[in-house]
Amino acid sequence: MTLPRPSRPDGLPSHLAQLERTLVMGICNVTPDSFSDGGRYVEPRAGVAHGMAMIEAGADIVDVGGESTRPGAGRIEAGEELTRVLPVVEGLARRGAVVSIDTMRADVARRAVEVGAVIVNDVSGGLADPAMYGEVARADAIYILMHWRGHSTVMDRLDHYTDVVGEVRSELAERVAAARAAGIASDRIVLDPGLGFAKTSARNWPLLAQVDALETLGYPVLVGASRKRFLADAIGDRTDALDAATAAVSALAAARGAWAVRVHDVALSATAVAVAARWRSEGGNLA
Ligand code: PMM
Repeated sequence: MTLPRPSRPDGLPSHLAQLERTLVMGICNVTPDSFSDGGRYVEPRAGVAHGMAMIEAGADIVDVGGESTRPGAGRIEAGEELTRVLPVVEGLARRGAVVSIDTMRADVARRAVEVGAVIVNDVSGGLADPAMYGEVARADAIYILMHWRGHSTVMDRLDHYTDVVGEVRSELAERVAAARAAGIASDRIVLDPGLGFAKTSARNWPLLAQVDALETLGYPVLVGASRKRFLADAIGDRTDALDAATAAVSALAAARGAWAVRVHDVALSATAVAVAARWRSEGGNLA
């Protein structure tokens, strides 16, 4: 028995829409201060080269972000964010890459879509900028709506849950209702549990282990675990093994039918996803 293909949003280019497997989204942070790759790709040319290298390595989508969301990070000006991301989005799109823009700002999302992004990845789920839903609806972009409770400067204080899976699920459902009411089509929405955002280390594991609880909301799910603190904690802080740990999560998420995984090391996760796809083709799941 072959398991059903992971559910997916509409509006993807046909070469991705046809795929049966979980997609791999490669992370392209054009920031001086991101969690694990800050400062490496700030120059537009370096950002584009990094994005294209990830496509070569098996990325289906490149996620370009200009504002760090590591715990404690402050905001940057919108103009600075635009200067960082637009040339990279444009350069990648011109070279045929499928580009996602990682931003909380409606204006940045709009300008990125104008130069070729097809996905808006909003870690705030629409909470940071009241204009975001309207902009995404107008652009008819795919919208990744992540669970979020507050900006990076305060998020560690917002980790209060009695039932983390139930609360994340219901807060996402509220955001989806607001996004739909603002005109975003249901077939454009992807949900994300927001691993590490207002969630101290141990909170993330039930969300990962019960990712199907989010899938019951009826939308595709993206998992973003790459190199995060909770993974380091689970493997005894061996930073040299963080990409292997990430790939293990990619395999598990793919076996569970996640739509996409967002990762730094694309080659490892592309391999993990390929193995999980073969597993699923024999009816293997992890229920
Ligand atoms: N995590 C980071 C940034 N953007 N976007 C989504 N959709 N999901 C995530 O988990 C997520 C994200 C954290 O920063 P990083 O770019 O250093 O991984």
